[in-house]
Amino acid sequence: KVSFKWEDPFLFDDQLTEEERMVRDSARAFCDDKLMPRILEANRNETFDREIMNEFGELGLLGCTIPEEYGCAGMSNVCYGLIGREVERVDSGYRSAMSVQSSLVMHPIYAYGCEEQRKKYLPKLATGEMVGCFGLTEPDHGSDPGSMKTRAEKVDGGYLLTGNKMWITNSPIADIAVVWAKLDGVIRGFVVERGTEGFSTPKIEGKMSLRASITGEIVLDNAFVPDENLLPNVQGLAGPFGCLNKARYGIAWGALGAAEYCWHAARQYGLDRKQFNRPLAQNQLFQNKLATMQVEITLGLQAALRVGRLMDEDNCAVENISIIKSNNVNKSLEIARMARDMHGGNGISDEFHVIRHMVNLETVNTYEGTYDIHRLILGRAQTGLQAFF
Ligand code: TGC
Ligand code: FAD
Repeated sequence: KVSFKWEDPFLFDDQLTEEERMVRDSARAFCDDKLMPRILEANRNETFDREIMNEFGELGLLGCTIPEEYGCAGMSNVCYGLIGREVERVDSGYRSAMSVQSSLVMHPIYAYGCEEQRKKYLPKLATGEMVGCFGLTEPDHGSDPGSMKTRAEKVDGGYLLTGNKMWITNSPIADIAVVWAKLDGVIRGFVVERGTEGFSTPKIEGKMSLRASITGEIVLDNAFVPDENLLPNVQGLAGPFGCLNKARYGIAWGALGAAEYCWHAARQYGLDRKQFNRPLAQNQLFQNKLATMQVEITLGLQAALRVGRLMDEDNCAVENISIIKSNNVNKSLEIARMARDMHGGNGISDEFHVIRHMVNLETVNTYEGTYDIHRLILGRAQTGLQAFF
């Protein structure tokens, strides 16, 4: 009889290459040694340690799919996903910091920038010497970024940018911002450098979710951006969405890392704690929850791996990313809520970590396209009918 591996039922590990396993293992060791010891206080005090970006950089985790000639690791999309899973096993906010830098800042500079822009920014972003942020969402335009109000006006030698961006990960500590603005009615991408007059990034305080990630606004008040900072090779919503494809894919892996933490913690808690003279884990209701966690994580990982392989073969329809982003995050949120419940009163203490994952995943379900928006993308793809407006 073939034995069942409860923690890896479909032998996911065997489907990875040796290199992928090595990348995964070194990311896991880093996360255990360097990130896990920081998270409790960071979450309590709503702080993000800037040094983490340099540590990510040292390990080659920033922009890891970008070619080596720009100081990056040139890894596969599957490796990127595996790294996201390990980082988010500790905290969704740390994965946010890494994925914004990689997919939303380095990717557009690499994919839409000219050679000078690539050479100027990518090596410093790869080491973490520079931090970037991505400004798409506005106070009045979240799910519908196509209606953005931020404007660019052509002037001698450059552009004047005016508008407000809201809920921007890393903006208060960013050295550069990739900002999306309309130039003559067409969405264009601009690299705005810290120190630009009329550019400021106030911090958003009081988040009850993703507290270990720093979030802010971007305020642009006639901020002058020189000609050479326009991203030349993209126009329209396809620009920001091209970046979001990458980031949403990474999130679909990351959320499962948070879910796995919650699953393993709930299982161990159920084995250790006794009520009515027997372990909690001996109760049918408890075991049903553990089975649900195991099933959803196992299926979610297979789906993420399949989409990663398709991306690596350059054969992935963007709708596939909506399938895994919406489903994996939603299932992970359900799993975190179950794990919180299974820990009883201890489940609300930050020392058990499950409630932190639970509230973090509320954000993850919302950003990069809400659950409902991804379902509408999938509804449109199979009916041909637009339900957004
Ligand atoms: P739609 O008509 O669908 O498309 C407009 C143009 O864009 C192209 N396009 C895509 N291109 C590449 N990849 C994709 N996934 C694309 N989806 C669409 C499309 O071909 C078209 O091109 P063209 O040349 O014909 O003009 O546009 P719409 O306005 O109807 O879109 C509707 C909708 C709802 C799907 C879209 O607006 C959407 O996805 N909304 C969600 C917004 C969102 O995800 N925001 C994320 C902000 S960034 C963030 O949250 C970072 S969190 C970071 C962290 O901390 O981890
Ligand atoms: P809304 O669009 O107002 O949506 C509210 C509700 O209405 C949702 O349930 C939504 O699903 C629903 N809804 C909206 N339209 C429809 C429709 N047509 N049909 C049915 N239901 C609909 N953005 C960036 O640009 N850069 C970042 O770095 C970034 N980081 C973030 C970090 C955090 C912590 C958070 C919370 C957000 C971040 N965002 C960022 C913004 C994020 O992408 C948006 O919050 C998200 O896209 C949703 O937009 P919204 O908040 O305006 O909600």
